[in-house]
Amino acid sequence: MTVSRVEVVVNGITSALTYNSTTGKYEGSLTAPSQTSGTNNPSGPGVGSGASNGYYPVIVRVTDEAGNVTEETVSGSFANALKLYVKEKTVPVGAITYPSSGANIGNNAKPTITFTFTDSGSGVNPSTVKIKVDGTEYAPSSSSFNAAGTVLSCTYTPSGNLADGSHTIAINGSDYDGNAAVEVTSTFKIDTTPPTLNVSAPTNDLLTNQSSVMVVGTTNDANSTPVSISISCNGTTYAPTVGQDGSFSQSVALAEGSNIITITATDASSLVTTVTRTVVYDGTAPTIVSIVIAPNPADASGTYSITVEVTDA
Ligand SMILES: [Ca+2]
Ligand SMILES: [Ca+2]
Ligand SMILES: [Ca+2]
Repeated sequence: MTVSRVEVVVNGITSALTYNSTTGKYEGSLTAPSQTSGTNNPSGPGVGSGASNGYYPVIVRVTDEAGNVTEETVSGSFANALKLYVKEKTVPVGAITYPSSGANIGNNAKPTITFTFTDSGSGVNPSTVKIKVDGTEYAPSSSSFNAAGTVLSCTYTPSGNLADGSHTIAINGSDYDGNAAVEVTSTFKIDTTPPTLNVSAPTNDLLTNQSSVMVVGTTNDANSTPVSISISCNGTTYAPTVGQDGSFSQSVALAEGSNIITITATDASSLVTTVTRTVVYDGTAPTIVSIVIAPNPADASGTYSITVEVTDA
């Protein structure tokens, strides 16, 4: 008797093989399933254990002209030959959710960096996920999948303080089918240092007869310029312009008596440095209350006294 047909069944699709008279064998050129055979996604089509070892079970069915059928499945003696492994080619997509690129995160030297990798095919392989901080590679501090297994959310917190200034992070990862994500980077700034503030005038406890005083100084900040200056005195607040070189000057009105001038420098991280100056304003001239010459008239060549009584506010 002779063989009538040779068929294979893969992923529910039956295909007939054709006889090659040269080799004497049956052959077929088939299109692989569009989805990975990996089993990281429990609802995917693959079977078998291990996210990277899933396969499509292939059935080979041979029918002779009399209608006798021989069938082989993965449960039989051709088990290994009947496992079709399919790998998808779509790269996972990484995203850094914190800090955003260009951010000044201010007074936080150990920021918790958060990022995700998304892959709806074979799924992100957590053991491949790495983060580089200024070029040094680390594993995430934590990672967890969403319910669908398509998004891996990761965190990384540095074990020690990061220095003030600019830092660059880069994230990398692959899916279970070996597709590597395009590296994603983010550069951010840390600033834990308040701005400098030097007030050159007025000196503390200055005594003046002028109704205003010039407040003069310089401010600077290594990582979070520009610095803004706020000056308050007797309920009035001034916001002088700060020059490129950090210099500022402001005329401040004084009230008679003691005045407390508060100068506050604030950097872009909202860190502040404050200097206070006390200035005493005396704008009132002395008052002559009485003048007495005694005796008056005085004796020639004699002695007389003159007494002046004054007050001063
Ligand atoms: Ca993929
Ligand atoms: Ca600063
Ligand atoms: Ca006076």
